[in-house]
Amino acid sequence: KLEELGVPFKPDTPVKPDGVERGLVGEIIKRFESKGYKLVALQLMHPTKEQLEEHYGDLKTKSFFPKLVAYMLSGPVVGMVWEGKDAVKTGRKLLGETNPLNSAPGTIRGDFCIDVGKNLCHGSDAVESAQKEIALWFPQGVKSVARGLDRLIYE
Ligand code: 3AN
Repeated sequence: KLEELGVPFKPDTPVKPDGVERGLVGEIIKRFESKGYKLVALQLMHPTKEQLEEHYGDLKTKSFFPKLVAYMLSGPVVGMVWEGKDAVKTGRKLLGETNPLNSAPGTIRGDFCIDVGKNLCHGSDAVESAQKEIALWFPQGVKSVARGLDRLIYE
């Protein structure tokens, strides 16, 4: 459906509960905006256990899964959809590695967190997962916005 809109890739990038509680939402938005991406959906949400079990379905057998779900239920999260060229791959670079220990300074996780269990933000790892995650977190649908800035940033 997203391809039908004729837009570049869109990752879903929620700020996790620690990021909201620590007041880092603006900082995280700023990094995506400064890089050149366009915010096309933004929503403060209280995730349900069912949504998280679906979102993290591939991690169900991991020992840390119950802790991960409990952490994600510990407070509101801010869901975002960003639009722009190579948004999934570049978005993951802006986030840094899953473990902040391996995240370079200059990345969000490299600059602002220490623990793999509280790593501030999620970023879809592929276009297909972004599409599933957008459908899960934004069931009302996401509309593309005018692409006026693109011509200033890339071909
Ligand atoms: P990413 O969020 O970088 O895509 P995933 O999908 O492998 O990483 O892991 C999802 C989430 O599970 C991570 N964001 C992190 O919060 C948690 N997680 C991953 N590995 C561990 C671990 N070894 N111990 C605790 N939590 C973990």
